[in-house]
Amino acid sequence: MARHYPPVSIFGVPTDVGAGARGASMGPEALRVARLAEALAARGVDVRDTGDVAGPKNPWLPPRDGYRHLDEVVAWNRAVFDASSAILAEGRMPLMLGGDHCLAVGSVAAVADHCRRNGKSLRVLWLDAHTDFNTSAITPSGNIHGMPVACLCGIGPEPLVRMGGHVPALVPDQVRQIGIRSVDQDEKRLVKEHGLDIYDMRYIDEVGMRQTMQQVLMGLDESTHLHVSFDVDILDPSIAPGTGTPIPGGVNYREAQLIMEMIADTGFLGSLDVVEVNPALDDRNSTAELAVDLVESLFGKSTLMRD
Ligand code: 6HN
Ligand code: MN
Ligand code: MN
Ligand code: MN
Repeated sequence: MARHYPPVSIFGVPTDVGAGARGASMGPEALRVARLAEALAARGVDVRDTGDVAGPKNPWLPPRDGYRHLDEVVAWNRAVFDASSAILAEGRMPLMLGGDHCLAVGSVAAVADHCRRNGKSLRVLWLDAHTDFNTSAITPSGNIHGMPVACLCGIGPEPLVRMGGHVPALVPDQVRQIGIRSVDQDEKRLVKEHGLDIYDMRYIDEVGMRQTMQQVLMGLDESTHLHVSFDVDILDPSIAPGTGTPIPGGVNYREAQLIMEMIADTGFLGSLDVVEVNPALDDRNSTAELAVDLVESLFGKSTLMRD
């Protein structure tokens, strides 16, 4: 039986204010050029591209009090929160095209708020090379794309922590992080203190992706809303060079497909971010094309034996 997916609304967020390299602002167009909407439509998904949200330009300044571009990051996240909330209120699935990963504060806060109002239990799958759990006190860069998980868990600057009204938006128990292989020294201490559930590359090497994803997806039921925050730097840079913070030793093509296929099989996907695609650093548009291929699998493309 073919799986039925909820209708999808795509929106782009063309900014790199939270990143340490310029270029993720071109991510939404790169994903459109790679025919994301067309690929989902071809799978029978009711998909609409609502265009881009707007926000301030990147001032490209050094950190102030441990943050780079905090005001701009807040402004963009408000726009993301509003766009995601409006799409969820229509009964559609928000698919955010980043932009850098700071934008997940707005997208996840909107989903958390929506789940709270509708009696759904939220689980966030954070696909990333990084834990994104820095604070202004410990960040090596001041770049806020290294901080969204901490902000969502209530640790960070007021306007980001309060984005969705409820503080914290999330508790660490709702989060699973997959593909992790670059955590800053003090950040390591913090993620341990807060008990984050981390499936790092060492774990994936040792137990394999199938068992990893079985663990990750344990305990879901009909009330679960799965939010997938897909930072393309989870992928090995040899297959996904177009990203600002590439880290060697990432997941390979088949492992990435299996992640997406096993999430698709749950039937609980409720919202999605695709972030950190940076065409300025890419080999042609290969990273966006791979991201589209993987999103297709998230919508059931590769499960041909189960359709
Ligand atoms: N990302 N941990 C580093 C930092 O500057 O805080 C890198 C963060 C990367 C964030 O890729 O979404
Ligand atoms: Mn990230
Ligand atoms: Mn990352
Ligand atoms: Mn736990």
